[in-house]
Amino acid sequence: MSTLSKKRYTITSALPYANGPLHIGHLAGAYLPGDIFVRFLRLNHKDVVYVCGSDEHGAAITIKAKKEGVTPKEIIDKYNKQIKDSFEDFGISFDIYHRTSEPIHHELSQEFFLNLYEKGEFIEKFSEQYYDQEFNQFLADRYIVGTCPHCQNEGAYGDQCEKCGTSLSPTDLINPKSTLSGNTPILKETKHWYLPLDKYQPWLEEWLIEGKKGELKSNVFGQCQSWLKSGLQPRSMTRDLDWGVDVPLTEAEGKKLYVWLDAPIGYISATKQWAIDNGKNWEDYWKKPANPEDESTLIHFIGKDNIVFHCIIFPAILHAHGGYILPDNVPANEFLNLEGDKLSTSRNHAVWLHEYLEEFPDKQDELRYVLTSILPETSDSEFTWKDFQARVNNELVAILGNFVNRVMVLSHKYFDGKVLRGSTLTDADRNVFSELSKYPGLIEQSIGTYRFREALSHFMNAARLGNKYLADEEPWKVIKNDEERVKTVLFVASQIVANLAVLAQPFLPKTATKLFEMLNLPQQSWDQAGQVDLLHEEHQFGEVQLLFEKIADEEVEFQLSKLAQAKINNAQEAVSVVPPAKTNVTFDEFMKLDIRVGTILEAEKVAKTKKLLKLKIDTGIDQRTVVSGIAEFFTPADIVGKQVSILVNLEPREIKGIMSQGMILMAEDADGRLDFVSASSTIKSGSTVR
Ligand code: B3M
Ligand code: ZN
Repeated sequence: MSTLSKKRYTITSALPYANGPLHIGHLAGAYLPGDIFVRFLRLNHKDVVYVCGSDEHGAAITIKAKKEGVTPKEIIDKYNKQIKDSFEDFGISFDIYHRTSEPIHHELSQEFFLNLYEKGEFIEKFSEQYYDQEFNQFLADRYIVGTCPHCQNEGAYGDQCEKCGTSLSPTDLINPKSTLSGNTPILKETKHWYLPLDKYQPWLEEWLIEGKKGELKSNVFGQCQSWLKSGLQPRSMTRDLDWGVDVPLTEAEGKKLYVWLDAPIGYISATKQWAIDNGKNWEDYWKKPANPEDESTLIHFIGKDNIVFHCIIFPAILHAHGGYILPDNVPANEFLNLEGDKLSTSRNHAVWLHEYLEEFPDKQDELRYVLTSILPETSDSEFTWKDFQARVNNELVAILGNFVNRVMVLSHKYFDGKVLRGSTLTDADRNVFSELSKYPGLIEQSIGTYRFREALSHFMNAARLGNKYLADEEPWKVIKNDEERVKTVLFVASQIVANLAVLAQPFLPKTATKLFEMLNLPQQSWDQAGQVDLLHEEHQFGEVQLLFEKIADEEVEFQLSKLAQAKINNAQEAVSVVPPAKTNVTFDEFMKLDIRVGTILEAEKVAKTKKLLKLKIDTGIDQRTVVSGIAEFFTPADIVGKQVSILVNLEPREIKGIMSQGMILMAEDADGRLDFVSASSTIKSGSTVR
């Protein structure tokens, strides 16, 4: 049965952490696709609830509060409002935007925990957990950073490496550090309640891998498969934290629920609140009904970093609880990049939605259009300001806007804005109608398979059809000798405009509203799409409105200069965080170091490592082997023949099975960039030499 043929739907978009503003990557990941899908369902008279809200727990919040020197409550209040406003401004049409700090959510999360607890689903385990002795507290996963054992990324978190996407436990990290004090944490015993994911593995394999093959997008299916293949492990559902939902057990005082236990339950508590506010029954949207035909179809729109939580952990929780429906699909998107680089909140390399709205007021649909055109549906994609300008100017303005404008202006000019039939339809007219009637089906097909880029391109092709028809028929020329024919041409063209209004609704809500106003038509549902008599003879149009304006070169340059400025600010900040000077050494101590000039004779990569080069160096004393962690910055060809400073009396050490005899001295800046210290290097002052 097609995804779109059900009668009831529960649609969710990931709950953003209320710890910062939203950027275009958020919109393109989980919200635009969800909104287009939901708008389409509503146009088709489906019983839908679309829920979202702020995720207000977890270390994401407390870390931010610490950084800004305010309470977590101040953080969530501030960003919940900002995020909610951005969604509203961009027309993301949630039925409710809730908050996980609401009591109704705490209660439901605790109910879930107790339900599983009382059934004996949890494994209680004492474990050793990282503890920061300076701050006297256990460290949540996000408070620990270290090197990812899979990809060697040095900034991996205790729960996940954001570079390679691997989910981790804090003890997997190489060289762990507390983000609170910067110290190496110690291991200390604590008790936690674990969900035995391994126990659900056979069920998950059947439900997910066998049951959803061919239905899940391949990027999603692939991730699930590899998770299951590497074998699921019990995962702790509680944390030693002072912010979150209390674990509802007396023996667990001071402990909180794991944020990824409570956050997805946020979808349910949001639905509960919406049902209370709107006289509905929340269970219709979440519980398995007596009659399977009444079952709601649950779809989670998310970004790729949340796949495991929505495809494996949350379904396992729902399954263990029992009585709940399970996700029908999880159409996760990959990531959006910006101007050749990853979007980054900390580096301020982003297009912030609230700033966009200040700089481009009333251009919400333009951004919706461009982002939908480049959604990272199957692989990462890229936003650039030049491309934004080109798509707005060459597509929205030149095709859609131009067509609509010509039809409306000519109708007003020649016939006082009245629809007139004129003479009989020609073959060309009938052809255009028959072409036009194909688009609703094409768009439906694409939306039903979560291919929103393709759906949008069908919509634009319908506009192209109109544009071409008008260019072929040239009513502005024909008017000189055949007014009746011009009536017919504008009649046909107006029906196309009316269809564009119907078809635009899932993608470009503001534009659709403007079109209906211009046409003086009430909003139409999807059943009307493809019909060629939406406008009747003698129908009177409303006033002409401008749909889109060109984006000027200066606007693009301004945006690019903002991004460049952010880069400069980052570089300056990096300089200001140079490490403080170490304690003094005596002259005698310094003289113990034997530093010579060496020449690199040979260099080769050390197999299976990312960073290491094996060097053969002529020290003047001898020729010796040194293993050096510079491979990310230099290829062997870059450095053979170069002269370096080498500490020759460093105790030899074995690195990856190779005896390294000494150390070449390199400068390292605050970002971890390495360079030779030489007359020509561009390394910043304050970088450390070692
Ligand atoms: N807040 C993570 C994120 O924003 C998390 C999503 C929760 S969805 C239940 O990526
Ligand atoms: Zn990694």
